Amino acid sequence: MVVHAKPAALDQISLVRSAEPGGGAASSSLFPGVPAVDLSGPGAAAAVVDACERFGFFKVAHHGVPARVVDRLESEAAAFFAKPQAEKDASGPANPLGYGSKRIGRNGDTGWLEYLLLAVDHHQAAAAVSKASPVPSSSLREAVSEYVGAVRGVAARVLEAVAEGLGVAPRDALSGMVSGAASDGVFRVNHYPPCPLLQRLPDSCSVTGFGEHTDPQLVSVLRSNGTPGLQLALRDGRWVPVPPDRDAFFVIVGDSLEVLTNGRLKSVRHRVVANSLKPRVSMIYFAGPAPEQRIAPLPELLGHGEQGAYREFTWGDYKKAAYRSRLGDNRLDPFRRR
Ligand code: GA4
Repeated sequence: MVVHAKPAALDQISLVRSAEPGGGAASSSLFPGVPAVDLSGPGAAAAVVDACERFGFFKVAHHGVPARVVDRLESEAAAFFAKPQAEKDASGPANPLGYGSKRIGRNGDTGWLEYLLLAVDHHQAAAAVSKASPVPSSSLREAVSEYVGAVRGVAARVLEAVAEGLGVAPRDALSGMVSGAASDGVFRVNHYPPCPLLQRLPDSCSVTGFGEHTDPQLVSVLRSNGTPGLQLALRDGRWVPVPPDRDAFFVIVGDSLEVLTNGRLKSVRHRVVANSLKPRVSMIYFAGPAPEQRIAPLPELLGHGEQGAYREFTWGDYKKAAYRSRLGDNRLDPFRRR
C-alpha cells in the first residue's frame, strides 16, 4: 500500500478532493460548459439572466476591453510578485488591504497563493486606486487604475442586462449601485505559484489555492492567465473546472445580487486549486455598493403583497459580518426568511 504523507510545506494549507474534468462521468453530460455571452449581441439581456439563473457564472466574449490594458497590468503584477519577499512584505500584511501571503481574511483561512488587495475610488471619468491602499509602485497603481476603469464598465453592462432581462426599471437600478462616487469597489490580483509538492499527493487530491466561497458583492469580474485552477459548484453541489481563457472575462454572481433579485439569481460557490507546474495569475474586480446602500429584494421582483425571501441589510453591515466569518461560511443564511 502506498502511504502519502502530507508534505510539511503544506502544513497550514488544506487539501481538497479534485474535481474530475467535466464534473465526473455522471455529470459531464449535464454540464454543457460555461456559457459565453456577447454583451452587445441581440438577446444579451435574456442570455445573461439565463446563465446567472443556471450557473451564477458566465463568460463575456467581445467585451471591448483593449488587450493592451490587460497585458500591461499582467506584466506589472508579474514584476511585483517576482520581487524579493522583504520588498513585497513592505506592502503588507493585508488587513484587509495590501499584500498578503497564504493568509486570507482574519479568521484562519489559508491558501497556496500571494495577492494584493486594493480599494478603488470611482470618479465619473476614471477609476483610481484609493489613497488608503498600500500600492508598491506608481506604475502598478496606474496599471490597476486603467484596468479597473475598463472592467467596471463590463460590470455595469452586465448589471444593466440583468435589470433589463428581469424587467427592472430604471435600466441603471443595479448598475447605479456600483458606480457612484461612494461605491465600494475592490480589486485583487492573485498569484498562485506552482506547487510541485502536488506531484507527491494522490491524483484524487488537490491543494487549496483559494478555498470555496461566495463573493459578498453584486458581481465580480475575473480575468486569468492561461493556467487552470478555477472551479465552480453546480447547483447540485458538484464541482466542475472552468477552462481558462485569457481573452475573456468571467462574471461571478455575488450574495448581494442574490438578495436584490430575491433569489432569482443565486451567488455561486467557487474555489481555486493549485497547479503543480505553472503559475496562475488572476485579476478580479468586485463591484460593491456604497456602505449605506440598502440591500433588499427589489419590489418589481415581488408579487403583490409578497414578502421577500431575505431580510434587508446595508452593504456596510454585511461587509463587517463577512469579515467576522470564515471564507467557506454561508453568509446569507442568517438573512434568509424561512
Ligand atoms: C471573498 C471575495 C473577495 O476576494 C474579498 C474577500 C475577503 C478578503 O480576502 O479580505 C474575505 C472574503 C472575500 C469573504 C469573507 C472574509 C472576507 C476573506 C474572508 C475570510 C476581498 C471580499 O470582499 O470577500
